[in-house]
Amino acid sequence: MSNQEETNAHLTTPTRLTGAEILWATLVGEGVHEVFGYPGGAILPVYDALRKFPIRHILVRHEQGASHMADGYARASGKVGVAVATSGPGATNLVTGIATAMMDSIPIVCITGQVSSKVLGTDAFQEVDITGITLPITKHNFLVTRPEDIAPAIRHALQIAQSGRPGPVLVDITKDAQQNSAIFDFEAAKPRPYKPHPMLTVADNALRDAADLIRTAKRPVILAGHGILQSNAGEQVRTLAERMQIPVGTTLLGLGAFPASHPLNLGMMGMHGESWVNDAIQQADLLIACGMRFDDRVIGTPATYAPNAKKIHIEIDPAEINKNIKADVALVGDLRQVLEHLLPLLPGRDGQQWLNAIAASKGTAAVRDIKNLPDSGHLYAAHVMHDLWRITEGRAIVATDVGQHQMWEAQYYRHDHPRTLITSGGLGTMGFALPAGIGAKVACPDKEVWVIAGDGGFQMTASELATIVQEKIDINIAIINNGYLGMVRQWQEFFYDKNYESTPLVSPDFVKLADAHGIPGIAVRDRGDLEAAVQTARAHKGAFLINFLVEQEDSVYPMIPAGAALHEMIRRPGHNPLLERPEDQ
Ligand SMILES: Cc1cc2nc3c(=O)[nH]c(=O)nc-3n(C[C@H](O)[C@H](O)[C@H](O)COP(=O)(O)OP(=O)(O)OC[C@H]3O[C@@H](n4cnc5c(N)ncnc54)[C@H](O)[C@@H]3O)c2cc1C
Ligand SMILES: Cc1ncc(C[n+]2csc(CCOP(=O)(O)OP(=O)(O)O)c2C)c(N)n1
Ligand SMILES: [Mg+2]
Repeated sequence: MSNQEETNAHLTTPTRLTGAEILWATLVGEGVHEVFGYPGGAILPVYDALRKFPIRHILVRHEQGASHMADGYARASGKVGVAVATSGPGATNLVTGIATAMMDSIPIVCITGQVSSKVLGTDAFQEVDITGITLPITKHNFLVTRPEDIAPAIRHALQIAQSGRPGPVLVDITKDAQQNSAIFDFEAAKPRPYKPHPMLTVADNALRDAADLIRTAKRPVILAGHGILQSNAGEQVRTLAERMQIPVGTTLLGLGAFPASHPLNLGMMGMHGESWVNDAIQQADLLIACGMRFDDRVIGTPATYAPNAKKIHIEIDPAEINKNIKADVALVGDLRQVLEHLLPLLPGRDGQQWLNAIAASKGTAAVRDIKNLPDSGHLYAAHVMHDLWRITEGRAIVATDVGQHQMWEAQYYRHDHPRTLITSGGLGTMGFALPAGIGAKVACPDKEVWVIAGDGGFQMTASELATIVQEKIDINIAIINNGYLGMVRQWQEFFYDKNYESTPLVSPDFVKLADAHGIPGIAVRDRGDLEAAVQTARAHKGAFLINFLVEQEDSVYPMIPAGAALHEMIRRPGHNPLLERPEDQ
C-alpha cells in the first residue's frame, strides 16, 4: 500500500496509532500536504513517523523561517500554513512569525513538541511554557498531553485559524502524547461546525442606513482592505465601486484586492500613500471601510482624520468597530455576505463631479513622480520596482521585506491580482521576505515569485538560502542594496538632524554569498543593465539573486510624519533629475 492509501484507510476505519502518527494522519485528512519545520528531541517521535505519510516537509534553517514560510504559504494560497518545531528554543524561535501572522490575521497552525507530561513544570531540558508565551499572539492555543486528544486539537486548530477573522493557532504536544498510542477516529474528531457569533447578523435597518448614506453621498471613498482578500469579496467591492461610481483607496495589505489598473483605483492610502488619495479621504463626506482596521499608518491621527465624513465600517471582528475610528454605521459580518445584502439596495449613482475633482488634484504630484521625470542613468529603487512590474507584466507574486523598498514596491509594482503581494504590514517584520517568498512558491509552484528585500532585512534570514537549494525552490531574489537601514536613515534625515547613528550597513557580497550556496547571481549598478539581469533570472531554472546597488540616500515620498494629519504630507521635492523612458509611461 502507498502512503496515501494507508492514510486513507486510517481516515475511514478507526485504528490504533501512536500520537505522532495520529498527528500526520489528521493533517493529511485535513488536506495538509506541505509543512515547514525543524526537528529536535521533544518532537522526534513526530519526525520518526513522517516517512509513513504523504507530506512534504521543508527543512528550514531557523524556526522563524518556518513560521514565516507557513505565513507566506497562507497569504499566497488562502489555505492554512503549517509550521513544526521542537520544544524550548525551537518553539521560541517561532514567536516572531506567530506575532507577524497575528497582526495581519493570517491563518497558520504551529505545532510544537513539549517535554513529557510527567516532567511538565520541572524546568526539564528544553522546557518552555510556549502556550503561556504565545497566549497574546495567537487566536487560540492548546497544550495536548494525551494521544487521543491530538486529532480533535489539530482539527479544531485548523478550523479556528481560518474561520471568522483568521489568525495563528499553536498546538503544543508533549513527547509522551506523541509516543503513546490511542484509537484514531478521524470522523469523531471533527470539530463542531463553525457558527458565526450571533452579533454577526446584519440588521436590516443598518443596511438601509448604509444604503441611504451611499446613495446621498457627494464625495464618497471606498477604503479597500485586506479583509476583501480574506472574504473573497473582490467582485462585490468592484460592483459597488462601478455601479455607484465611487473611487477606491487601498491599504498596504489591500493591494491587489481591487485592480491597480482599474480607473476607479486611486492607489495606496496612508503614511506613504499618494497625496490625491489622502486628500480625497480628508475631503470625503463618506468613507466605506471594507475589511480594513484603520491602522495608525492609515489614519495619521484619529482626531484629524476625515473630519467631514460619515463612516460605514464593514468588518468581521466586532472588536475593530469604534476601536480607532468611530463608525456611524457598523455592518459586522463577513464582507462578501454583507455586500451581497447591501448591493440590491444600491441601484446606481452619478459620481462624475467628485471623480473629476480628484483627477484634477493629481496634477502636480504626478509630475514630481520619479516615473515621470528624466532618467539620469542612476539606479533608483523606485525604478527597480517599476521595471520589475513592467517586465513581469504585473503577474508575479512579490514577497517584500520591511523598509523603504517595501514602500517603493507598494507604490511602483502595480498589483492587479489578489494575493500577489506578500508583506508584513502590522508587525513590520524585517527578515520576512525570503522565507515568506519560499512559502508562497511552495503554495503556488506555477507562479513566478520574486523576493524583494533590503540589505538589512535580507541578512536577518539569509540562512534560508540553503533551504532554497536543498528544497529546489525556484524563486528570484532582488536585494535593494542601499548600504543603509534605509527607512530608519530616512527618519533620522527628516526628524533627527541627519544623525545617522547605527544605520550605515556593511554587508557581505551578496552575489558571492549566493554563489557559496550554489545560487547564481549578478550585481546591477546601472539602470541600463536591469532588464537583461531580470530576464536572466526569469529564464534561469532554479533560484537566482540580483544585488541592485541603488542610490543610497534616497527617501520615500510622500510621507506623513508620525502624529500629523493625513493632508500634512511631506511632498516629493520639486526638482528631480531623472528621466523615465517613454515606453514606461
Ligand atoms: C514601513 C511600513 C509602512 C507602512 N505604511 C503604510 C501606508 O502608507 N499605508 C497603509 O495602508 N499601510 C501601511 N503600512 C501597513 C499598516 O501598518 C497596516 O498593516 C495596514 O494598513 C493594514 O491594512 P488592513 O487594515 O487592510 O489589513 P489588516 O490589518 O489585516 O486588517 C484587516 C481587517 O479586515 C477584517 N476582516 C478579515 N476578514 C474579514 C472578512 N471576511 N469580512 C470582513 N472583514 C474581515 C479583519 O478583522 C481586520 O480588521 C505600513 C507598514 C510598514 C511596515
Ligand atoms: C525585526 C525588525 N527590527 C527592526 C525593525 C525597524 N526597522 C524598520 S525598517 C528598518 C530598516 C530596513 O533596512 P533594509 O532592510 O536595508 O531596507 P531599506 O529600508 O533600506 O529598504 C528597520 C531597522 C523592524 N521593522 N524589524
Ligand atoms: Mg537598506
